[in-house]
Amino acid sequence: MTDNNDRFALSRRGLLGGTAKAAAFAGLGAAAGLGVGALRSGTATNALVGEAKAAEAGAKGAVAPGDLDDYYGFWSSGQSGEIRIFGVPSMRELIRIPVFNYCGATGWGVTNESRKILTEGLQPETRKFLESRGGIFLNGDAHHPHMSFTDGTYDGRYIFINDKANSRIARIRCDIMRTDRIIEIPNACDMHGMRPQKYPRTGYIFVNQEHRIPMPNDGKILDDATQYRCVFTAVDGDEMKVAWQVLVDGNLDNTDCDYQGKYAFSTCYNSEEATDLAGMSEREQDWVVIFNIARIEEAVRNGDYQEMSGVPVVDGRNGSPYTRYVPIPNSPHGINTAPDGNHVVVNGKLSPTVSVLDVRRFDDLFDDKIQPRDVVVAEPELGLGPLHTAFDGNGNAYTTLFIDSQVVKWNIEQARKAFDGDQVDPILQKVDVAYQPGHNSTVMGETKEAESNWLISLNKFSKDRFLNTGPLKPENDQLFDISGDQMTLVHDGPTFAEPHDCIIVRRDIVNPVSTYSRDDPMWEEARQWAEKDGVVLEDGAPEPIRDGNKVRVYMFSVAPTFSLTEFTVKEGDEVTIFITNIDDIEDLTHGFTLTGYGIAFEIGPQATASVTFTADKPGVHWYYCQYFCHALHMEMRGRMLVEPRSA
Ligand code: K7E
Ligand code: CUA
Repeated sequence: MTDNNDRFALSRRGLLGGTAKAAAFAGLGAAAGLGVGALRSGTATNALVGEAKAAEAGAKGAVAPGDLDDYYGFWSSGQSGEIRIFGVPSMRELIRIPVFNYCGATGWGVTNESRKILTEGLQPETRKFLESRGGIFLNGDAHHPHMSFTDGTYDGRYIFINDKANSRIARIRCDIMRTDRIIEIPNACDMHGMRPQKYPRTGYIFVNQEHRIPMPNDGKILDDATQYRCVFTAVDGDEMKVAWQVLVDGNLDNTDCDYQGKYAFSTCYNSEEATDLAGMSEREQDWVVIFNIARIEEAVRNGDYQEMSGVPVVDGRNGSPYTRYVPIPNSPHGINTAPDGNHVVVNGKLSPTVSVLDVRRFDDLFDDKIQPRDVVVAEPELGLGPLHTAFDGNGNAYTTLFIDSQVVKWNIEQARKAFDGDQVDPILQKVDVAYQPGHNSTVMGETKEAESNWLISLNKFSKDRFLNTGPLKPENDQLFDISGDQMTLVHDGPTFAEPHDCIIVRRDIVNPVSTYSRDDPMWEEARQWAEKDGVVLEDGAPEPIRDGNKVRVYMFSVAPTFSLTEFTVKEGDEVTIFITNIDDIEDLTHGFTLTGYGIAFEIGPQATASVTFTADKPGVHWYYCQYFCHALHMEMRGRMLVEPRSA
């Protein structure tokens, strides 16, 4: 604690010296809870301005009861570990998709089907670590949800998302809105920035390790930070397997890629490779690292790599033919490719600038015809704490300013002209947000089909915007109408810990089913067990099937009954219950809650779900359906009778 205080004391002295970097620091310190007073007084007037604008805007953005939204929003939930689906522009939260978290409503983490997905992609040592801890992680830190692409736009197949807390990547099927694969990235830790390849298709998922660690991280190297490593990873999104990794300098933060399928690029701070705050922000410049995909693939083909944990690791440290390091001021954070396919905006975080790179110069850079800084074609100064940038379809960019609590609208072409010496101001408007924005997002704004109607600013603090909920307040997602010349606030939406990022997708692209298909691969193991036992899942079995001390119970559900209203097992039996919901009516989900055993899960229409547990509590245990499904829903129940072990 003294250490931290000293560091902030240092940066506060720096603030008095008046450098932009020190000012940025002081702001970040305030956000972390040090010096909240200053933060409050700085934003009080902003709130008033925002409210006036909201009133002006009237009902724009309202969606009447029963009316459907134009867009799906896929929100990450940060440390809640799930994905949330919102309707845009109504900002109504529609549903949640469990991903890295345990979910009591759906039984994610309880059913055999979900536990298989939660465990099969883990590294062997992690699986071992979890053996005595219930077998699965219960948390995740999900930052960056992105849909799969074909030809530069969303294709409605999958959503991918990272887990910074336990170094994983997940894939969500958009047909059923359920996670189908999760993998842990080897040789790395703390996966943060993540993007799918835009062209020709996804393809690769690019993902950044954030914190540097020894490689392998087995305890042989501990405090010698010079031996810590950081890698960039390309995952094959079809197979959900790591394709290759690239060793880099510094530590990577966010990532994006081009619309040509040639380059991926990551912001990279801590070029100092330090382990503490003062050290990490010492230099005035850090980097964007550009990855040459074709050259890296060639290196892998030619064997120019080291194999670690079964993965080819290519050396892409500064000076290698596979990467280029473009100096960028200072500790850059977000990196966003514009829908024009040519410009990449790098957000300065501790620098008040964003740097605009032109991807059309990257070929020359890799051929050593130009210097790294020659790919920078604009560097407008926007304000304090630029974190992320979104785009409309008219060549404008919208950058969040964390410290200034603003979103700034600016024009990319005009920024280029200003950089070339013209007397033009690229800034079109600044609007106050409440408060301290991180990511922002426009409709289809990370595709070549960006629209110019809505902008969402995901704000880290809500403070006084809602009824006081105690010490932990919600975040505040603000919706702006950007269809006119001026951004206009139309809605505040509280959210729970903590959306970092979201995407907004045209609804015609997302077409989920309402009932499962009986041949869904999700319950393949249940299918195999049934076949072995000579049972048809949809028909259930009249009696439990005993196999030593293993007992398999097959039942179906049809409103308002389970096919078995009673079954008997012995204390100590390992019991597996398979339930098939044979109702095929839209929205007719049943549940299975086994009282006193900590077991509850959903069974969607036409789905099979199963659970395995040890019947170590003798006695009568009711099971009941917990999804209200019928007038006789309360009667939808049965008894598990557990005979005590004979003394
Ligand atoms: Cu800026 Cu994890 Cu994309 Cu949070 S990250 S804000
Ligand atoms: Cu089935 Cu309630």
